[in-house]
Parts: sequence; structure tokens; C-alpha cells
Amino acid sequence: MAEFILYEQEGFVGVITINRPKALNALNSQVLEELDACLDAVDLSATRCLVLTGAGDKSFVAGADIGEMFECTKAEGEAFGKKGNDIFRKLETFPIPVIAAVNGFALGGGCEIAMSCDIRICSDNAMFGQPEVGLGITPGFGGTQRLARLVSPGMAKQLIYTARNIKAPEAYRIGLVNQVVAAEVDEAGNVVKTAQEAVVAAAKKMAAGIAAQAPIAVRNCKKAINEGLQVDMDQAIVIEEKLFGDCFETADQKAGMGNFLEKDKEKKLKVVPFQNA
Ligand code: DAK
Repeated sequence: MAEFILYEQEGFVGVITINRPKALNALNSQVLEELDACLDAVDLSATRCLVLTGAGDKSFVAGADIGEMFECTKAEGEAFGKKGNDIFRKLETFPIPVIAAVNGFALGGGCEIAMSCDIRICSDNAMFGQPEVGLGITPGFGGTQRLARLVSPGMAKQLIYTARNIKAPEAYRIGLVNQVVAAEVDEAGNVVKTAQEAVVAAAKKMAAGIAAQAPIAVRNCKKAINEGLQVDMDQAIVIEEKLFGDCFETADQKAGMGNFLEKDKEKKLKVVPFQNA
């Protein structure tokens, strides 16, 4: 039984919660190991999209655990870095999309784990940053690489060199997040949905929209984008061609195109629902 990771299955969507709110969900070795085990246990035959969030109303993930890192030797620091990097890479290359639902702090390793996800949705009180140089270290969980690819090299360098945290609107403006949502308040001023609830609801809604598409096609899109970005355009387009071709061996392709040709979407979908195989 995991202490710091919760998993809930809602239809085709799996919700993973990093549950260490007393330490603002900081990533220690145990959190990382439990997250790794949780990913390994996801039933990919019944899950089409994941949502990753942090427990509590204050923080997504406030970084790697500074207390645990403080006494690290060079070898221990490298081992901790490898553990994190392997898991972040597992998330990034996970066969199905992963949406980060970010409320509050996403600092250091928190920003880095969010960047390992496919899509980021944050609340309007979210704060992102790579404060590592202020702690005497470089970002260690891929921050130098993913931030530069996700925003721009110049903006990544500015944020990393200055260790400056940015709020949700700026994160949205520079393309670090896909969507910003606010807490919901009724006319009398009562909170209907907290920022955390609102951001998870928005992520689940997007996840359900993804889960309603042909799952093999979605997986192949993720693979094509991820793998294509690592090579030049001539090779990238071949990756796309191969993954496109693979779709023609799926029931989804027959169902999806059949729906269009028969102009009877509802009926056809009931007869031949999108499948995982
Ligand atoms: N680690 C451990 N504990 C943390 C933490 C963290 N990153 N962030 C917060 N906490 C704990 C606090 O110690 C406090 O615990 P108690 O004192 O209650 O026991 C509790 O969470 C609440 O925090 P605060 O009392 O500080 O709450 P505030 O609202 O006053 O401040 C804050 C919130 C987020 C501004 C503040 O907690 C803060 O500045 N936290 C640190 C943020 C940060 O610098 N994050 C980046 C960490 S560095 C590597 C691999 C990876 C990395 C490095 C190397 N290798 C390759 C080896 C990654 C590095 C990082 O992520």
C-alpha cells in the first residue's frame, strides 16, 4: 500500500495524486519509487489517459526534497538524479497521454515533472520556476532540457539563470501551460470548486475528451510527436508514415472512417465502439 501516491480509475481515465501535502508534495525517494510502481501498475487495456496532480490546496509539487538532498554525496546525488530522471522519462514516454493538473507551487522538480507530462493545466494561483541555482545546484530532473524545448532557449535561460518564479498568466503567455482555470465561486461568493478541484475537473474533462478518441491513434500521435522531435524532418516524417500505416490495421480506423461514410455516427459507434486492440 503506497503512502504517498494515490490512484483512482474513473472510466478510461486514471488519476494519480502525489499525496504528501505536509511537505507541499516534495519528491523524496519514497515518493519517486511509489510513483514508479504506480505507473507500472496502470492497466493499459482499460486506461486511455492519465491525470497527475498534487494533494492539498497549496502545492502541486514544491520540488525535490531539499532535506533528503542536503547530505547527498556526489554519488548519492547522481543516484537520486537517475531515479528521478528514469521516472520522468517513463512519464514522458508513457504509452498514453498524461495531463498535469497544477495548483499552487510547481517549483524545481515540480516544474520538471509537469514538463514531463504531455499537457499542463494550471489554476490561476499556480507558480512555476526552476530555483535550483539559488540552492547551489543545476536543475537535475531534465529542467534545462525540457524547458528550453517547451518555451524557447532564451526564455528558459532567463528563468533558470535568474531562479525567478513566474505566475500562471506568464506561464500561459510563454507556452509553458496549455490552459489556466480559476476556482468557481457562486453569486453569493461561496466557493463551489476550489482551485485544486477546478484544475482537476478541467484536466479530467480534457482527459475524457482524449479518451473518447481512437486510443491506438492517440498513442501513435504521442509517439510520433515525441520521437519525431528527436530527429530531423526527413526521418521524422518516416516515423509519422509508419505510425499512420499502423492505424489501418485497427478496428478503430474502420469504425472512425465508417462513421463518416455512413453519416450515422451514433448508430455506428454503438455497433463498433473504438477499441484498444
Ligand atoms: N523539500 C522539502 N520540504 C519542503 C520543500 C522541498 N522542496 N518545499 C516545502 N517543503 C516543506 C517545508 O520544509 C515545510 O515543512 P515543515 O517545516 O512544515 O516541516 C512545509 O513543506 C511547508 O513549507 P513552508 O513552510 O516553506 O511553506 P511556505 O508557504 O512558507 O513556502 C514555498 C512555500 C514553496 C515557497 C517554500 O516551501 C519553498 O521555497 N520551498 C522550496 C522550493 C524549492 O526551492 N524547490 C526546488 C527544490 S530543488 C537532482 C535532481 C533533481 C533536483 C536537483 C538535483 N540531481 C540530478 C541530483 C531538483 C531540485 C529541486 O527541485
